[in-house]
Amino acid sequence: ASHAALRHLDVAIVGGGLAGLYAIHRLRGMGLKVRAYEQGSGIGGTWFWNRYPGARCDVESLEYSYSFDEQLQQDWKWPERYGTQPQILRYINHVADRFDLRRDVQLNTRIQSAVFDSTANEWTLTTREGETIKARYVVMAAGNLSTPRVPDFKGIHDFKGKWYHTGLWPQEGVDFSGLRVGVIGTGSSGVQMIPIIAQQARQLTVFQRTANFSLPARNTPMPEEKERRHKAEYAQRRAAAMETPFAIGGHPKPTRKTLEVPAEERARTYEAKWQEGGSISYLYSYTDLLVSKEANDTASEFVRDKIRSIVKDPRTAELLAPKDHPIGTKRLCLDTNYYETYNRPNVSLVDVRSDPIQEITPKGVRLASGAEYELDALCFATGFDAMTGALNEIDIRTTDGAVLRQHWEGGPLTYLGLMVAGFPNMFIVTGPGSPGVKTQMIASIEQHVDWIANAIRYLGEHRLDRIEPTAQAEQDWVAHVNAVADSTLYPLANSWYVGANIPGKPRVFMPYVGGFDRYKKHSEAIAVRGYEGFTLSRHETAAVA
Ligand code: NA7
Repeated sequence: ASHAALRHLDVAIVGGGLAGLYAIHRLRGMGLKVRAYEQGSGIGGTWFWNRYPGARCDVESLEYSYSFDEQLQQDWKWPERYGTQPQILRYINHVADRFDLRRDVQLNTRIQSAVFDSTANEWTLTTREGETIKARYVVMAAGNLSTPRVPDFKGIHDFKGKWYHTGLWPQEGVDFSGLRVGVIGTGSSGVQMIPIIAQQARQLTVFQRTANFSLPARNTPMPEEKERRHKAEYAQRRAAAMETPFAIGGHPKPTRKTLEVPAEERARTYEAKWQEGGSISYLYSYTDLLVSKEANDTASEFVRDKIRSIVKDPRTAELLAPKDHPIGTKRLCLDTNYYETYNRPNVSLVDVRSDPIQEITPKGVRLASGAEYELDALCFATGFDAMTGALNEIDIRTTDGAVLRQHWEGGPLTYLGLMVAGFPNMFIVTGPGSPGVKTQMIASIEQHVDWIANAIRYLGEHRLDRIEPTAQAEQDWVAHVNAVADSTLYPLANSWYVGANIPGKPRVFMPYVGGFDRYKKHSEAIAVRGYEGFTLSRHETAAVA
């Protein structure tokens, strides 16, 4: 490893995805010296890594984009209703060029440790490549679905074919023509990938542990009229989105409870939303779909019936119809021909709940019963060590003896999802305790980064240089996040929201599900009240200009 000169920054940013890039733009605009460190060989984070076939955003492209610059959102042309991975990556690269962000991004650099020296009031970051960086503040923009996870299957390294994970997909792509392909995992990634691979592969075998609800995306080329209307009122639409729980506009808020409505009318409503496509619209059918099991059953059963009507083989249909969680309590999938794909003669579904995967053999996959599936290629759509994975991979500690991995041993603790008690001057973007993953992510990213930028400005204006949450504020926020989750149906699902996909991970509800609108008002009111719950101080030995 080569040793570059020691670098001194105002703010070190970990990650060069949508969050890291906006943080550069925003903080640099305040005259701060910033630099982002990105492990990938290109910018884009999630959209750089997840190049699997069919990768696409499940939020409409006119919504899933930055709002900070009016001219940018007017100029950019989204070709489809939902952005594909290549389209979104192209957009991110455009933004980086347009705002000259690249000069402050260092690629191929992985942050290995971050240590806060409480005497010097300074963070020291070290990279895998051997560089040392000193910074007053750190912004962790390392992503929340950015630590891909391949289950620890016995024999995987003896597999003679090639294997891939959706989140580490080869840049050059993969050609499955003529191959016998296996896909393990049926979350959003699997559901998007399966219909495309089915068209290429000779034979596709899907190994399903838990069936997931998927709704049709109804993707289309961008209708010109829709784009024109949206752009004519972009700013108002963005502002309106801020007033909604998912930070997504364009859907009238529901007004009625599910069971107040006659069954036939409900069926018509669900049908209309199924035809319209998209997940928000469906979940917005009634006010109580995510809080009342009885209400949710009606929406879940509607989709199960759709699956039964689409999939011709009744046994496969029943396996695909989710029964262990209420609809919407796991991330809803959006698809194009997912269920239809199981009607193809070259596609088969294997239930690995009743007969789990025992091992990977040189030839393929062997189940507990002994059944063996011979494969030429194996795709893991098995997800991520979500929410905490990226930060737990970095050795984060302070000279006062705080160690983040220990602090988070029983589950992540944050105040507002933004800061951690005992770790001064370290901000997190869309981490645990943030509404991020339950919202249009870029809206949360912009809101968090703006909040962080304002906090840093406030400190400077008051000749202060240290901010950290009190232990009490952190404890209260975590209790609030849990109380809000417990008032909903979300905890009923074994999802990555509770870390259920990672064996041994403490079962703690991580995202804030009280709604983006509520979170935004609350976090901004705290700032207005002089950063309630935070301790702000001026550090004695540090010179403040
Ligand atoms: P997800 O949603 O975490 O899905 C992972 C899938 O892999 C899920 O079906 C899992 O089944 C399955 N899985 C994981 N481990 C195993 C083992 N050991 N055996 C069989 N099946 C397994 O990840 P995605 O990448 O699809 O999506 C992540 C997010 O990215 C998504 O929510 C969007 O926000 C974008 P399980 O349900 O755990 O039984």
